[in-house]
Amino acid sequence: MMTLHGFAASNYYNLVKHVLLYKELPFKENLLYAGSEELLAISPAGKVPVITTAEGLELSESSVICDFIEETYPAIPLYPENAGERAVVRQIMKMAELYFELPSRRLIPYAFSGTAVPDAIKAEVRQVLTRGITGLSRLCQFSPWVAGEQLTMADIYLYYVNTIVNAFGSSQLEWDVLAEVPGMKEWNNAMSHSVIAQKVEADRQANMPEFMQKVAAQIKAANGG
Ligand SMILES: N[C@@H](CCC(=O)N[C@@H](CS)C(=O)NCC(=O)O)C(=O)O
Repeated sequence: MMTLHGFAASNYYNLVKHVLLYKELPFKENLLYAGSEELLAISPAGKVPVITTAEGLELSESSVICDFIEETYPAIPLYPENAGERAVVRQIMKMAELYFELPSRRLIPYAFSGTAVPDAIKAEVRQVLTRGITGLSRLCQFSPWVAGEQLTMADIYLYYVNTIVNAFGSSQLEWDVLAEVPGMKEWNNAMSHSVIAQKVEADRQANMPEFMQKVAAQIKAANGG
């Protein structure tokens, strides 16, 4: 059986968890936070999530984990059969990570510490998000799923990327980023009502108080205790 290591407040953790639940695969969860010795021993970059495969291999990087799961457990597929269509799904995932997730993440330290985001950072983040809006508007179909008639890995990936865009990008910039991509808000809303997304969200909420305590301790330590 696979083990998923990490914590439920992490959207990267949650997207892998959603994939495992969608594919009806048995797995255990092992609660590990960033910085723990146990995580550093199994994650080369010290990042969450990590999976331990049934064979005992440890893997990190969420998109790599997603591909591994799909290749190892192809039943209930999350990628199209056609190579070109598969590439489009991966293109959407890559663009979501580079131009939606990563710029929004730059605003997390300001949100957590309650300090104002410098204008230069705001401008930079806005510029990258604008690229994401343009790219995703061209690629996403929302008919009804992101890449067409079949729900794919891109739906799960983009949905959890959008939790970060909403929580940090949109709130810190006072800009409804998702509303800029035609069809995205309606699709995102539909995704949030799925049974799996609701379970993942309930687990996230249950983990938030402990996670925020860890964040507070880190901020205190960084400010000299
Ligand atoms: N590229 C990585 C990013 C994972 C990531 O940033 N995880 C966060 C939690 S949401 C983390 O482990 N942060 C701890 C740190 O940066 O030290 C992936 O796709 O898995």
